[in-house]
Amino acid sequence: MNENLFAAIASAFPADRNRTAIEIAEPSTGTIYREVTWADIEAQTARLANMLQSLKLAPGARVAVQTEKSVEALMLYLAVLRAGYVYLPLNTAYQASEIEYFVGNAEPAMFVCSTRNYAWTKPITDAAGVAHLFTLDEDGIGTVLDAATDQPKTHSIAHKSANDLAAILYTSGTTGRSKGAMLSHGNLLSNAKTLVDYWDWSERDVLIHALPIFHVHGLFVASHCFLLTGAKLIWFSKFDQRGVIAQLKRASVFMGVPTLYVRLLADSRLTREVCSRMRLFIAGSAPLLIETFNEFRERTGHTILERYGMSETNMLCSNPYLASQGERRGGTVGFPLPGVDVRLSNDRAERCDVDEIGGIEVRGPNVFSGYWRMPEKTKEEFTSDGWFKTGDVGKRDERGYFTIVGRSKDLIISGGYNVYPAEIESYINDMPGVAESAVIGVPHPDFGEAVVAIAVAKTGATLDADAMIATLKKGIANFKVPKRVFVAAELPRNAMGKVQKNLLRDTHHSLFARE
Ligand code: MLC
Ligand code: AMP
Repeated sequence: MNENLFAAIASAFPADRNRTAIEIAEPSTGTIYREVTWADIEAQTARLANMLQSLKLAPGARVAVQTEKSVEALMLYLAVLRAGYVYLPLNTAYQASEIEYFVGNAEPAMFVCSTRNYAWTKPITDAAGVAHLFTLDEDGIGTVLDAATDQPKTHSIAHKSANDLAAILYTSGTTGRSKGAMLSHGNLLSNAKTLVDYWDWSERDVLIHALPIFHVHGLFVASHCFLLTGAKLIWFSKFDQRGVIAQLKRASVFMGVPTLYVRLLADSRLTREVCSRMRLFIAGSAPLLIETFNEFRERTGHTILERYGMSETNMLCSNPYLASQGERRGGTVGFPLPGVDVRLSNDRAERCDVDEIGGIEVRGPNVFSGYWRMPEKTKEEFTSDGWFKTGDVGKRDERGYFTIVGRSKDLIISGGYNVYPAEIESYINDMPGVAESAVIGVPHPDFGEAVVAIAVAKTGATLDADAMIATLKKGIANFKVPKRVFVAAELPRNAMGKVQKNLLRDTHHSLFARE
């Protein structure tokens, strides 16, 4: 049996291939300007898969992609699965030094970039010996599609077993550089099938897709649920609450990080009436504030379903869809998904009691096999009995609902993107005149958490906070750049000499408080 994820997707294509699969909407107005049928998906993924195979890439070759969101980019992802290679999506905000690391670490055989980035990407891929560099832009035009134009529109799906690698997702490391989480066809398919069942997907669903497609949420959770049910997508190349609200009337499901819900609520056009055909609003990737949960219910009559996931594990927990399974409880991430084992362990590696706080650990067919070429890191992140340590800290109540209460990993989640303080501190510490720095996350009304840095000057040096921000913007992804930099005489330390970030967080807690 072919366990290629694309084989499962292809077998779920509706019988009527001329049906519309994707409606592409203009982000700010929601006006639909193009439609894509299931026949188009079949033909375009076949052409691209044939093109990829014509390049005679080695088995297991990585295809790295850093392009703006477009339906063609989604087709490229599907084609890589179809042809049996490994997909490696990269955040569009990454700049040269970040891309250089990913290319050096993953050694892709092929790289697809936007025309805008070609000039700086080419020297990087040349130096790393990447055999093929193509382009693809947000308008769906690029050399990667040109190369596929004359290819046949039929293709027999590459044979894969469930354990074969399908994708590598880079996640930032607590110390050092990013690690590539290796996800197999089986990891992705098992989780997608579970979500389709648990959230009761059907071909009648219409999903508003307004998330980026280089992370688990937009690429896997949203796209797979639609693809495995023959439902319909209303596709936004970027999130804009005005366009989304204009299309809510026609949709049944929406998925977003909490920032998207905050922005929807800030628009008075979000009403009960525009949500009347919706059946499900799903939130995840970062904590959803109880205020947002309550305000959304009051305004729209809908109770947001919060779920919890991560790159290494896909989705772990979800609040119930059906009332018969329980209520959706704000501030919780619900129950472990069917087939996924989740447990809590305390400092003594013992199982936690009800309401006792502990580290969240997971086991199941959804869990990745390890970090790309980092066996030691992989070993560190698993318990001796084979559970993956998420780095999140939580508790379970007597009814079985899980709540995430914090993180043991020093991680900031800003607008659904992860930022590791150690990485930003290392960039700041390398700046002229900087003796040391501390990077923290503080509450932010839009992004949930915002990145803030505190820097100490070397003796005799003076630091200009604005100039430091400007320099960082030139070098690293924009969402990682501190929104504010403070220059301090020293960092608070405890008796052990460790920086007391909790004190810094207290000091700057109200920095972005809503007026
Ligand atoms: C943009 N900016 C951010 C930011 N996004 N700053 C902090 N955090 C963010 N997330 C800043 C830019 O640096 C820029 O600043 C300014 O905002 C405008 O940039 P933009 O790109 O035009 O912003 P916008 O389109 O408004 O983007 C905001 C957003 C986006 C919330 C729509 O960040 C987003 O799509 N987030 C979703 C991320 C996501 O999908 N996560 C899922 C991970 S999967 P300046 O100063 O340069 O002007 C995962 C597992 C799981 O976690 O469980 O799902
Ligand atoms: P990533 O590594 O980008 O996949 O991010 C995964 C992390 O996002 C998890 O380890 C959690 O810390 C966080 N996360 C995901 N969903 C939720 C949620 N519903 N509530 C709180 N944190 C979440």
